[in-house]
Amino acid sequence: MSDNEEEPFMEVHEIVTQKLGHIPVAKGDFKKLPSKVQKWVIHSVNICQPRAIYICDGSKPEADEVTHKLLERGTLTKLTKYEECYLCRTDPSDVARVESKTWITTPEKYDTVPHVREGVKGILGQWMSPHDMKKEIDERFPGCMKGRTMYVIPFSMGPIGSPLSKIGVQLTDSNYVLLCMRIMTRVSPRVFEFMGDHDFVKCLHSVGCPRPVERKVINHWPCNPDNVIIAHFPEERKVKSYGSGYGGNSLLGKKCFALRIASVIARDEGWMAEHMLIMSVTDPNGKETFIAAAFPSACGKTNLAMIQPTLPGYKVQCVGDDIAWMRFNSKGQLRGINPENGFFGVAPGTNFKTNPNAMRSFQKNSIFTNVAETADGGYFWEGLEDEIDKNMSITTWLNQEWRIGKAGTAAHPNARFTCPASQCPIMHPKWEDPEGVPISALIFGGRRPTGVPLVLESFSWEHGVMIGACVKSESTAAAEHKGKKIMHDPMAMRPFMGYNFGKYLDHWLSLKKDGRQMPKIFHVNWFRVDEHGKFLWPGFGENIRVLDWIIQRCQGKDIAVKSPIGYLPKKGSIKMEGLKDPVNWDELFSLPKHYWLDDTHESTRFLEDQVGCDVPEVIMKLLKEQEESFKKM
Ligand code: OXD
Ligand code: MN
Repeated sequence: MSDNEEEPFMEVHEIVTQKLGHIPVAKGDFKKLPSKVQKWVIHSVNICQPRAIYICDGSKPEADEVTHKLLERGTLTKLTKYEECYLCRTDPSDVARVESKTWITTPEKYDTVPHVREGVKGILGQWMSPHDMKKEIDERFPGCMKGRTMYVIPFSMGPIGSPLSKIGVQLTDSNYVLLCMRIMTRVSPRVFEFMGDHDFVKCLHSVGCPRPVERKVINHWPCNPDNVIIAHFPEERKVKSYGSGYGGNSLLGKKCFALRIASVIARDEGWMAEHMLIMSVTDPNGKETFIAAAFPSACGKTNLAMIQPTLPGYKVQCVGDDIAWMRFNSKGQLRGINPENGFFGVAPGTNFKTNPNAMRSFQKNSIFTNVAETADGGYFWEGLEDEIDKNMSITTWLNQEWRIGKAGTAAHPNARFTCPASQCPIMHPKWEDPEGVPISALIFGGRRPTGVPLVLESFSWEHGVMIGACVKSESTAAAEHKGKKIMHDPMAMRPFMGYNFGKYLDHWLSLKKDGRQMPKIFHVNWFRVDEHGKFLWPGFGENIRVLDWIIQRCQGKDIAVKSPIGYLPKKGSIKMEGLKDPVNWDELFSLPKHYWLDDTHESTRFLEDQVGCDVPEVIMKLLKEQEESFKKM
């Protein structure tokens, strides 16, 4: 079928004549939707003017029907080497989250962004006024679904019915998005049973390509890259996304809802929505500790969430790899859930050495986007060279013939696997516990080639918040071709903040209350290098040694010494036996005075520039104290 042809209806079960005018309901019973959902669907139908609506139930037959359609159309290709796995190649101009086109709209600007220093461009969120945003929305959404089906997707973030979960409904004209939402969230009409008087988050998504199409559709992937907008309305608990079908731009349960909108809900309701994995470590004595950890993108968060520990007798189990919702219960214990239902992981770099548990998670029922395909019906990406036949003929994500060793890359660097979390062999039996799991430690981390030790523990909750506010990480400034540079990513939330970052720090500080067992806060850095650029720490499965030190600290062991930046491990208190290469402890934990004086200055300046008068006083005070203690060294 050409991309200009109107889609034939699926079997039409019912025509709702009264409220939806002439719009047929291709599947589902409109009357069974709660009335507030009905109202919003009608409103959106009137604006977007789809050809039909399709009310999703999240079932397997539904997924099969949609998959079949996408295979026929050519959007998906079956990867015959596995069970029910599919490859999707997008339009090459729609391949990643578009931060520059991501906005938050609130009547008051400083509810969304902090007061930046005059002349400084703020990097902690982008605000647009309701007036300007209305214009942007009105230019895009009217008629945007013409000739397409609007899928109505009811979903839960978190186990259905858990007091920690929240409900959303996504309306989308992309059936690829429906298939991915089914993996990444819990799609089911059962969510309505738990909605009651509660709000639901309204997620409207369109690829922005009404039929007849005005822009040539490439790879059967309709999109509208020139007009992308991802708009958040936190006060109305609403997201409107237009023009992109990719990842965080279109799977609105993830970054848009579970981080940006949820961080605002969390502030209002007294809990936390964070860019954190959740995992548990059980030591050889059988004692289990749950940890949540925040890392900027490209630091190996998914790898850590699923590590295979190298130390004998330790067991790691995964609760989530990207987002944590955490709330203190009535006993003062912090309980966390993973609001997601699947993993949307970066494929390049993932292999049986770096992350065997992820590899085992996507051998069936998974969707691979912008990876390459091997002649024998398998996936391929950079990092899998040692796991396939070297002479295998490969078709790249751009549909070109390729072989290992040839110039260029096979997969897009942001190629992704989307797979059900339940397929991960080390998923924790309690990963869907409605009460969540008890969190004892929070970890921040970044990719820090110099100066920053392998691990440290904060002096206090407030000091931990300061450490989180100063998170930085090395990333590639690919667009500017300047190579690698260290960028600030406070709390690993820079692209995902839903409100004024200074107020967010206030919120963190306000969580400490009498009677609450505050988790300990740590900072880790697996990426320190020596003068020759060689990593000082082996990383991957060996990181269990650092987690072991952390859990021992949570158990109150006296194995730390005070330093100007926090408690460091006492020499020899991290287990090193069995490491392939000896580790240079002194170098790994050294705190070069000049490096730290510069770094403390730079962080202070960053907060003054970017958060200005919104930075809580205690954070600046702690930075000042850090500077003073280095000066005394
Ligand atoms: C992600 C990200 O995709 O953090 O999870 O960018
Ligand atoms: Mn992430």
